[in-house]
Amino acid sequence: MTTFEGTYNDHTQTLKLAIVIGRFNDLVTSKLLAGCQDCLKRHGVDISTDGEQVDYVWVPGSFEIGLVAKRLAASGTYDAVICLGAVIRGDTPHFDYVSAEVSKGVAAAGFQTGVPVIFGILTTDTMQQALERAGIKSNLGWGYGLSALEMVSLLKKLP
Ligand code: INI
Repeated sequence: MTTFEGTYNDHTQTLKLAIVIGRFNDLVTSKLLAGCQDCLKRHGVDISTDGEQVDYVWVPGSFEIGLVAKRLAASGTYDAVICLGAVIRGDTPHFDYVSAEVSKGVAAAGFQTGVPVIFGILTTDTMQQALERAGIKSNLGWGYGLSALEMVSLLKKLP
């Protein structure tokens, strides 16, 4: 039997990534992006906005992320698509609609294209909780970058 595992340093200087970022709650999403970029840079990816390796796509909010992620993944241009958003619970059911759609949309983009689409969407009760996960205590953006590198590597190895 074989064990398959991705690594974090597999062709990182040639892979091509797209990062989709929700502008809604950009106090949080810009920090997730910074964490993600830090991870990618430390693993050899050129993260510059005018470079060849990473394209950045800003969308109005998390609800729009699935549509854009699907389009990018289906383009055949990218090895992985990383989705970053922050859905914060308010006093209305809006949170439930947005969080349900973005999770379905991101999952569908990956399933329908075979391209790894990373679910970097924070869903929290408060802004404080979101900020804690976007840099105050730890930055989950770092882990989302790492997951993208691991999945690109793993999919190259799978039969
Ligand atoms: N978008 C978010 O990314 N996070 C939220 O918390 C949020 N809330 O709570 O409303 C949110 N709404 C906007 C939504 O994603 C769409 O951009 C908007 O409805 C237009 O389609």
